[in-house]
Amino acid sequence: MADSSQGELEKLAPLPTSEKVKSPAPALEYPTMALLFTGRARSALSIFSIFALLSVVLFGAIATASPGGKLHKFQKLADADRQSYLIGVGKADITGPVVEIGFAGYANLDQTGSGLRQRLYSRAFIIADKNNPSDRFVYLVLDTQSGDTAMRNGLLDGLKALGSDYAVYGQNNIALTGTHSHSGPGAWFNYLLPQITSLGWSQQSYQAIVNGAVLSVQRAHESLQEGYLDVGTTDIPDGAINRSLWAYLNNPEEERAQYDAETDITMTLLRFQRASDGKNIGVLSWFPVHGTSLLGNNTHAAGDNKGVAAWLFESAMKNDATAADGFVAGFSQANVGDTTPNVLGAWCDDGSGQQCSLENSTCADGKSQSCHGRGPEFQALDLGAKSCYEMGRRQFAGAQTIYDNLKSSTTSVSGSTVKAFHFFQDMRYFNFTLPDGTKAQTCPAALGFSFAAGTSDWPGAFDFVQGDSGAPNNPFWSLVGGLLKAPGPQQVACQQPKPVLLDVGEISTPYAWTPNIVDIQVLRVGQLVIIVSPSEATTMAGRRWKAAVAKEAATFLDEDPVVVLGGPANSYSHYCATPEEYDIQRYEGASTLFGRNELNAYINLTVSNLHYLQPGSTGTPSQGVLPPDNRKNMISFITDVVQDNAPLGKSFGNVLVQPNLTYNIGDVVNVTFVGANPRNNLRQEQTFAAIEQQGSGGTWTQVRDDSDWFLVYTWRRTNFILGQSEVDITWETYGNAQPGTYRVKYYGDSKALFGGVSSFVGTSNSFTLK
Ligand SMILES: *[C@@H]1O[C@H](CO)[C@@H](O)[C@H](O)[C@H]1NC(C)=O
Ligand SMILES: *[C@@H]1O[C@H](CO)[C@@H](O)[C@H](O)[C@H]1NC(C)=O
Ligand SMILES: *[C@@H]1O[C@H](CO)[C@@H](O)[C@H](O)[C@H]1NC(C)=O
Ligand SMILES: *[C@@H]1O[C@H](CO)[C@@H](O)[C@H](O)[C@H]1NC(C)=O
Ligand SMILES: *[C@@H]1O[C@H](CO)[C@@H](O)[C@H](O)[C@H]1NC(C)=O
Ligand SMILES: *[C@@H]1O[C@H](CO)[C@@H](O)[C@H](O)[C@H]1NC(C)=O
Ligand SMILES: CC(=O)N[C@H]1CO[C@H](CO)[C@@H](O)[C@@H]1O
Repeated sequence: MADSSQGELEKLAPLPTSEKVKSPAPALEYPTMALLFTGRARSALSIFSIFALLSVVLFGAIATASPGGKLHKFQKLADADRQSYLIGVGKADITGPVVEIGFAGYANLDQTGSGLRQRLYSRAFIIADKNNPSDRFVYLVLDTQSGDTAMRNGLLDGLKALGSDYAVYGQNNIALTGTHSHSGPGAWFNYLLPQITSLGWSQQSYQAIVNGAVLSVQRAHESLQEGYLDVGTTDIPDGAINRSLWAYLNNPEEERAQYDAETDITMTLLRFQRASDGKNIGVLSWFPVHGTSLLGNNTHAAGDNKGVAAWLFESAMKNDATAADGFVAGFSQANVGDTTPNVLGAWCDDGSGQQCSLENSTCADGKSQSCHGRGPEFQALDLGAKSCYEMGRRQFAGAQTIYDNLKSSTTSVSGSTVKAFHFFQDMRYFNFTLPDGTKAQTCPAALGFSFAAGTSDWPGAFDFVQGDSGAPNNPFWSLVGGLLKAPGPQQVACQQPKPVLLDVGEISTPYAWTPNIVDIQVLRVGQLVIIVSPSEATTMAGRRWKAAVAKEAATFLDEDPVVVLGGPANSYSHYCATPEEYDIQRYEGASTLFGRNELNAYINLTVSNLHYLQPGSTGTPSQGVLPPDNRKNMISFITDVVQDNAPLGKSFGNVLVQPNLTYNIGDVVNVTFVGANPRNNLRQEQTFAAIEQQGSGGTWTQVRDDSDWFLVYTWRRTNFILGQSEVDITWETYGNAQPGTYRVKYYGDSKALFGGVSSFVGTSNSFTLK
C-alpha cells in the first residue's frame, strides 16, 4: 500500500488555530450520511449478525482543466469578432418542507429540519447555437445534495407540460446538477438507500424541487437572447483541503507532482453577456469543495457555502453597472469527492488535542466518532454557520476576481458549435478496453466497509463493528434491513479489493437501492467542454477524466479545449475514486459503487462518444435502457401535518416575545410568535420571515427576507396533541445590517383539523438599531 508516504505522515505538525489557513491539516474522511442498519448481513469473508449503524456519505463534484491546467491566453476582441450565441439565465425557489423532514447529505437520522436560514434555489443556464437553435443545452445548479433520477424525470415531465416551445429540451441536453449542500430537506431520491435516514419519500419535498427547477428553466428560456460567453480562471488556495489525503497519496508520485495542491484550487467561471447593451446577465462557475460547512447537527435549511457565494455575488451585482437586472450567479460543484471546507483539518474532540489519524481518521480509541473537521470559524460553536459564510465568501471573492478581470481581458468562447450527448449506461459487468489494451469490467453497485465509518465532515454515528451494536430506531430500516443479501462470488471478485458491506446493486426489493444504470453526459459550447458526472469524482479522478476528455477534444477543436467537470448530477451515484485510491478503501473508495474500474469506464464512455460534439455531427447515441422510475412505488413513514392550533386566548401570529426597544449593530434580535407548521405552505418565491424598515414618512418597506443568510426562521412544536407551535425570527445584525428603525414580520399558514389552510401575518413592535 502507501508505505512511501509514511514520511509525509510524520511531518504533519499540529496546526495553529489562527484564522488564516495556508497549509491546512491532512485530509480526513468525513461521513455524510449515517444510515442505521440492522439485520443480517453476510459476506463471503465474514458472517455477522448485527445491528450496525452505517454512515453513508453522499458527496458530489465538478472540476476544471485545460490540457495545461490553466487558461493562459487572454485577448480582447472587438464585438464583431466575437462569436455570439443565444443565452438565457433563470432562477427559482426550490425550498421544500424545512421542518420535520430529514436532511439529505449526512445521513444522520437526527438531522431533521427545524427551520430555514437561507432559501434554496435552482439556477438554470441555457446556451444555444444562434443559427441552429435546437442545438442547445440547459445546465442547472440546484442547492441540493445532488441531481437525481426522480427529480430529473419530474423536470422532463414538467417541461413537456409547458408545450411545444419546450420540446427542444430532453434527456440529451438537460444537465441537472446539485451544489452538494448537506443542509436541505431530503426524501426526494429515486433510490432506496438515501431514503432510509429520511424515513422514505416525501412527495412535497420532491415536488418543491421539481416545480422550482421547471420554473428556473422557463425563466431562462424566456430570457434567451443574443450574447457572448467568456471564460476565466483564478486560484482559491484556501477554498478547500483534501480530506482523504492517505488515499490521494497512493496515486503515482509523478502524477501528483504535476499539481500544486491535493485538491483542484482553480475556479473556472463562464460569463454570460447580452449583446443588446453589453450588460452581463449571469455567471456560472465550477470549484470543488464539499457542501459540508454546516455540520451534521445543523437543522436549518441552507445552500451551504455555495448558497452563500451565489447570494453574495447576486447581491453585489444589484449595485454593479455592468450587471443586468435579474443577474443569476451559479456556483456549480466540481470534482468534490475528497475535498472538504473544513480547512483547519480534522481533530479529535476527545480532549487529546490530537489530529485524527491520517490513515483511518480515527482517534485514540481507534474510532472515528470524535474526529471532526474544523472550518475557519469552528470556535464559534454555531453548528458551522460562520465557517459556512466564510467558505462561501472565499468562493464569492474568487468569482469576483475573475469577473473583474474579464472586464479588461477576456478569453472568448468561440466556435459556433453547441452540442450535447447523453445516454444511460448499465454498469453491471460492463466490459471495455483500457487505453493500454487491457480488458476491464465494472460491477453491480456495492458499498465497502469504510462507507459505514463516514468521514471527518461527519463521522458515522457508530463505528461499524461486527456484532450487536444496539437496536436501531428506524421503522424504514426495520422494513428493508432484512432484505440485504450476501454478494455472490462474481460480485465479490469484481469488487476486489473492496470488502462488500452492502451489496446494494443486487437488491431490487422493494425497489432499487442505488443506481446501476447511470447518466453519461458531456456538453460543449465552442472550446468549453463540460463533463457531467453522476458520481462525486475525487480530485485525481476528476483530473484524469478532464485530461482524457481534453486530449480527445483537442483532436477536433480549433482552440485549446477548456474542460470542466460538474456534478453530482442526473443520477446520484455516490463516489468515483481512482483505482489507486480504491485500493486504499477509505470512505470515497468504499463508496465507489461500480468497482475499481469505475473511473476508467466513465473515461471510456465519454471519450468514445466525444465525436458527437464535433461540428456537423448529427444524431445522438442510443439512449440505452432507462433506469427504473420509482416515483410511483415509494415507501414513506413521513406523516402529514394533522392540525395547528394557537394556545387559548392567542391567535396565530401573536407575538409571544417582543423585541427590545433598542439594539446595537452586532446584537441578535429574536422575536417569538405563535406559529403554525411551515409544511402547510412552502411559500415558494415568497418568505416566512421579513424585516421591515420605517422610512421618513412612517411607511414600512421590506428590507430582508428568507434569502438573507442572517435572517433565520426557527419552528418549534410546543404541544404535539394540540398542534401548537412557536416560531422564532432571529436577525443576526452583525452580518449586513444598517442603523434604522425596524420591525419583524412572520408570514405563516395554519391547518384546521377539519378544514383548509389559512394564511396569517404576525408583526412585532418596532425597534431601533444603532
Ligand atoms: C454539533 O456537532 C459538533 C461537532 O461534533 C459539536 O462540537 C457540537 O457540540 C454539536 N452541537 C450541538 C448543539 O449538539
Ligand atoms: C487503519 O485501519 C487498518 C484496518 O483496520 C489497520 O490495519 C491500521 O492499523 C489502522 N491504522 C491506524 C493508523 O490506525
Ligand atoms: C462481460 O464479459 C463477461 C466475461 O466474458 C461476461 O460474463 C459478461 O456477461 C459481459 N458483460 C456484459 C454486460 O455483456
Ligand atoms: C472503450 O472500450 C471499447 C470496448 O472495448 C473499445 O472498443 C474502445 O476503444 C474504448 N474506448 C476508448 C476511448 O478507450
Ligand atoms: C433585551 O432585553 C433583555 C431584558 O432587558 C436583556 O436581558 C437582553 O440582553 C436584551 N437583548 C439584547 C440583544 O440587547
Ligand atoms: C429566541 O427566543 C426563543 C424563545 O424565548 C428561544 O427559545 C431561542 O433560543 C432564542 N433564540 C436565539 C437564537 O436566541
Ligand atoms: C489544498 C490542499 O490540498 N490542502 C492540504 C491537503 O493536505 C496537506 C497535508 O496536510 C496540506 O499540506 C495541504 O495544504
